[in-house]
Amino acid sequence: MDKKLTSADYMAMEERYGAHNYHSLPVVLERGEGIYLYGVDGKRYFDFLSAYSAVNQGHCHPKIVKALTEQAQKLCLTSRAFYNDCLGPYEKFATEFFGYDKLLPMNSGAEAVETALKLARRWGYKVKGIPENEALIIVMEGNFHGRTITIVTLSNDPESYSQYGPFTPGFVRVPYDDTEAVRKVLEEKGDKVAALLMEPIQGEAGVYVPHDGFIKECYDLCHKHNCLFIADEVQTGIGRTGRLMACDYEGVHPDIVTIGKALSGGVLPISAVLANDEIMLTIKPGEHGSTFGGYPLAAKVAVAALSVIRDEHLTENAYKMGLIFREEISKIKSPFFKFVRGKGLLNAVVTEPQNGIEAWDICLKLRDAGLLAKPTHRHIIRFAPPLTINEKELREAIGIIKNVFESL
Ligand code: IF1
Repeated sequence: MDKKLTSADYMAMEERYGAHNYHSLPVVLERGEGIYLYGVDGKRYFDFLSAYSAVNQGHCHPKIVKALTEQAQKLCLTSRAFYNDCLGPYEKFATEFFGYDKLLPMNSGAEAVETALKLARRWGYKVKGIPENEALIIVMEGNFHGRTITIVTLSNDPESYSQYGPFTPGFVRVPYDDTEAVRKVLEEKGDKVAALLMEPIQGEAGVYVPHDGFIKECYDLCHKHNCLFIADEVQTGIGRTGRLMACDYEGVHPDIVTIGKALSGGVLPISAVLANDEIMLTIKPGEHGSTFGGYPLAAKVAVAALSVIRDEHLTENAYKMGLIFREEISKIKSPFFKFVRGKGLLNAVVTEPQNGIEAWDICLKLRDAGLLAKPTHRHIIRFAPPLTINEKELREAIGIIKNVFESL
């Protein structure tokens, strides 16, 4: 009988045999159900990260798992060399769900963003008539769009880009939340600009919510200068911020939108790019692809995951629970607490480190109190539970957060 491995055993194995590309919070999980995660030691935790908003529907949602297990016993993968009976129905469902002509299926969020960049450049050359290899794409300081070399080119966070050069040309970075900076670049170089790419709320930057109207101002400036507005909704999309898409708060329908994470409910890596024909059809057969993109397993899981968001009214719940969360958390009386910000159930607390205690230490105490969250950029703690959380559960979790801050 093998002896039961302890948390320390599992962490030591990752240290010895795994790449050291993460600094994980020291907790070892073995089961997830709804809003809860369970440690190998049997302890139950509120999940307040939701795998960076991939688990909006709650862990191991029965309808999503059912779709996965049924399809997994029929047909997992054909590749796009052939047709199958899952992809078309998924594409029809998702394009109607989000309001676009077409969907290009990929796997990771980074792949969706790379695909969006390729679409924007293609449209720039073939439709706008930008001279080949001269297209520019405007991006925002503080962005996070993934980890490929082209995407880290866009970043101004040394942790993301340093010593990964040389970098990809053709990008202009402007301060986030600064409409005048966008206007200036477009007035000077608009004829070469194919697109502007932004997150409606910057997740990794610490749930940075721009001023009201910023998204619409950028969208309008893009269209004034005949360039595309691309929203990266990989983290903010699919109900997380209290609207189906964060751009919905300003009535903006992006020309290209990327989605991922909760598109599968945290069951598989599934991402997609949505756009209308004028843009999407600039890529011809054989000019882009992916072995697994849109595979039958993903197609069935994605339809189930989106249906759960709709049928369980998770977007509306995120909006209501978010109001309660920010109202209650803002009452915290602690020198370590500066303020809370966010929309829907994408929130973050900006902390004031002191006496050598930082956000990391607070997250360790939250863990001990039965709630899992993780700092971003050292002093900011993101709080993002599954959108299925009800008021009673939320208030219990808020109690834990308040007690930890007020006992520091
Ligand atoms: C990590 C956070 C980071 C994203 C947006 C694309 C992607 C992401 C807006 C790429 C991915 C993940 C990646 C993960 C941590 C997490 C994250 F913001 F969500 F917290 F890093 F910034 N667009 N975000 O947020 O999607 O390729 O990962 O499927 O890399 O550490 P992916």
